[in-house]
Amino acid sequence: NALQRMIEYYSRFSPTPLSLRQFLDFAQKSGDEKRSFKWLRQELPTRLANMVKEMNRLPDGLQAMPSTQLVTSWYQQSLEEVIDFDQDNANCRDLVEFNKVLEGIIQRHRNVVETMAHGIMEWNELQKHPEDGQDKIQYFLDRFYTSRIGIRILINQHILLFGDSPVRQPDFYGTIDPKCDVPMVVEDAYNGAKFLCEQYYLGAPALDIDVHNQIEESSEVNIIYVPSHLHHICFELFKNSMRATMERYPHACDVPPVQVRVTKGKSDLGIKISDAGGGASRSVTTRWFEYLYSTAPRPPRSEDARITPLAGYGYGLPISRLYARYLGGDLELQSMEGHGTDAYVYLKSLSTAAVETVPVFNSTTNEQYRRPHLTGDWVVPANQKLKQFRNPFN
Ligand code: W6P
Repeated sequence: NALQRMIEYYSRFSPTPLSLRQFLDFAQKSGDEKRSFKWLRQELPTRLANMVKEMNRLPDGLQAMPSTQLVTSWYQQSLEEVIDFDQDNANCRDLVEFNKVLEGIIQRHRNVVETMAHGIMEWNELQKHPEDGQDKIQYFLDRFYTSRIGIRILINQHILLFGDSPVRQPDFYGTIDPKCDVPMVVEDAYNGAKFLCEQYYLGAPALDIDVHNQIEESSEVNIIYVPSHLHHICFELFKNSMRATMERYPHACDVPPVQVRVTKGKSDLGIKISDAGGGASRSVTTRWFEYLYSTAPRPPRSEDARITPLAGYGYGLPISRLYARYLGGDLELQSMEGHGTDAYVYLKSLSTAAVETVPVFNSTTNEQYRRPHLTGDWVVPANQKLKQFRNPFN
């Protein structure tokens, strides 16, 4: 039908990744609403159609889950609404209408992460060997959620620049702060996590922060960035650090602080967040970024069964890493069992280097989903084989 033809048509284009510099230049200088409209009228269908094609590669059983169907229908409807506009003949009323449609898309897709997670968990419970398809699910979710981050930035830039939204930050250009004060965002995120921590544990580790600027004569560290993304990442890391620290020192009157170091170098900006919360074993830490590990039913151990306000919904770490990677950065975790955990956030110092990382659906993608599940070729001791997926002794 017509929609299928449009999906085929737009999925043959590759998304065009932008750098933060380009986003900012557009917003500060050349930015006119008509140009932004024309760009989005092509780029949004391209990104949406690429994702729909990729969702069609998921296992049939997963595609048939009600939650997955619902998510797919949101993508299809949003695609239809955008291509309904005539790219070349838009008058003022069309532009106003376009803003409304974009706001509607943001609303429609606001629960995508939870809904998709729900569908995958349900499907997983029906699988005899859920670990077999695990690498493909990880691959899909990383790309799917990354695509969503990019689409939301595109839409929000347009709405915030040209819409009549009352929630506009005075010094921002859309979602971008040209002078994002990194230590300040870090402290904001710390305070947010501290508030939750104190409600539950009646205390929280102190913040011990150290800021170094290697390239400018300044005690401050500013970069061009999307503060909401940085806040999201740091808030997640602080929640984890605080929880580990308070669980390890439940009765101490002076719990070890969370130590943070912010450094700005020529090409990278680094944020290290260190806790002395006891860390975890390698068999656990190697799985911290797995969606299916985080959402797998917790073993019935009393301390894990208890829901704490710091626990989140389990996708916090993998999604935080996607936020970092989306603009050329990264998130790494290093832990020492018996001591604590260090989280390293890397961002690009230069806005020209902070380029969107967005997935494209092509023949390589197709191969990733067709690749058979291979068993390992390292011998596993017999008594561990059965317990490989979740080792109850960890
Ligand atoms: C922990 C576990 C964790 C995950 C992410 C960041 C910090 C920490 N600390 O114990």
